[in-house]
Amino acid sequence: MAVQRTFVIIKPDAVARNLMGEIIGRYERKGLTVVGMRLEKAAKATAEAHYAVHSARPFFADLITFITSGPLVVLALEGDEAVSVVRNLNGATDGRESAPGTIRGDFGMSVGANLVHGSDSEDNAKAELALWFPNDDGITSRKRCDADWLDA
Ligand code: D4T
Repeated sequence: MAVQRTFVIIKPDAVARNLMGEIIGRYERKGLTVVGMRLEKAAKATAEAHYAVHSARPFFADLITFITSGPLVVLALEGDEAVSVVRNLNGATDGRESAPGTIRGDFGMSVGANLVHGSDSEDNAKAELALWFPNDDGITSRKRCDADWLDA
């Protein structure tokens, strides 16, 4: 198994709905390690760079307005196969269709306000971590005290 780092945004809707602790708790209880975390209102330029792949899509302007509308939390998470583990925990993009037990499936009814973002590949995780945590600023590697049980 490969230890990976991935990037997560707890989006402004989830922060406004006081779901930060619930969501971070799910990642922690699953076995991922929080190695970076910051609450901030995203700069428009950072949001546009993050979602550059969607810049030609009709929902792009609304997406940038939404993601910069209020505080969000950026997370760096570490663990075995962290990229796919986070995507599975997050659930499908549209909350109405995502499976119960996932974050979006349990708390969401929207495509736009869909609570969380998780990198969709290891390469994108590296690029997104470099964008939001430049030079690894704010990243602290550490070992969980239950690490031996998690990869047993
Ligand atoms: P993110 O990137 O936020 O983890 O979401 P997904 O990976 O699940 O979904 P995505 O890249 O297809 O979409 C990125 C972002 O755009 C919003 N969105 C998406 C939207 O507002 N309207 C739409 O029609 C779609 C497809 C939601 C997530």
